[in-house]
Amino acid sequence: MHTDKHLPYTAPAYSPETALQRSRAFLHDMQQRRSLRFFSDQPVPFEIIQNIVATAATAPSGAHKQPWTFCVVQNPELKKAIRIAAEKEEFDNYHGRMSDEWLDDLRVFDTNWHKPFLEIAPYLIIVFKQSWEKAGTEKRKNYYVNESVGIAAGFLIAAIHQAGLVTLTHTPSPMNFLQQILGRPDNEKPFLLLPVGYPAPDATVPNIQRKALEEVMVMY
Ligand code: IYR
Repeated sequence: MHTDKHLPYTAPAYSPETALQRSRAFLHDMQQRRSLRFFSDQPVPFEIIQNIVATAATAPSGAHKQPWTFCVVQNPELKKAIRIAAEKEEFDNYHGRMSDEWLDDLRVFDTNWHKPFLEIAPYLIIVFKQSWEKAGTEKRKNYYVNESVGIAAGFLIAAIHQAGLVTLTHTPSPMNFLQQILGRPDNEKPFLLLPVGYPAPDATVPNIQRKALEEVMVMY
C-alpha cells in the first residue's frame, strides 16, 4: 500500500548465510581501516574520487535537505595555501591553545603542527555543512546538520577505505580559513578536511587498539 508520495521499495534480499558472510566480510574490511598521516603523491584516478563523494552523498539527512558540499582540491597552489593557513592555526594550538591534558592524550599519535600531507596527498576533500539554504530570496533552515554531515563523512571514510585509499579526519582549528580560501558562500561552514591518497611506502600508524565489542555494545 502506497500513496502518491511514496514508492515501493525492495531491499536487496540475501539468504541468511550470505547475509552473515557479507556482514563478516564488511567487518573484516573495516577493521583494517586506519587513519593515516603519511601519504604518497601517487595520483588517484579521478573517477574514484567522484565515486567516493557520490557514495557520501547517499547518506540520510534531516528532512532530506542533503546539507553538504564536498570541495575536492587538486590544485597545488590551493593545497599550499590550505597547508600554510592550517599550520599557522596548528602552531598556535600546539603552543598554548591546547591544554596539557589534551597534549598528553595526543602523545601516542606523535603529531605536531607540521602538516605536509596537506600538500603531498593528491586530493583534499573539504566537507562543508550548510546550516541553511537559499530558496529564492528566502532563507530555509536545515535540520540535524551536524548529524547529517557526520553520517555523510562516515560514508565517505568507508568509501575511501573500500577503494584501497587512505585518509585522515583532520580538523585544523579554527578552520574558517577554508571558507575564505575556497570562496564558499555564507551558508556553508567547514566541517572536516580529509586528505585522500595512497599511503607512503614507509607509512606508520600509532600502536593503538579498538575497544572490544563487549566494551561498546550493551544488550537489553
Ligand atoms: N588538530 C591538531 C591536534 C589533534 C587533535 C586531535 I582530538 C587529534 O585526534 C589529533 C590531533 C592536529 O591535527 O595535529
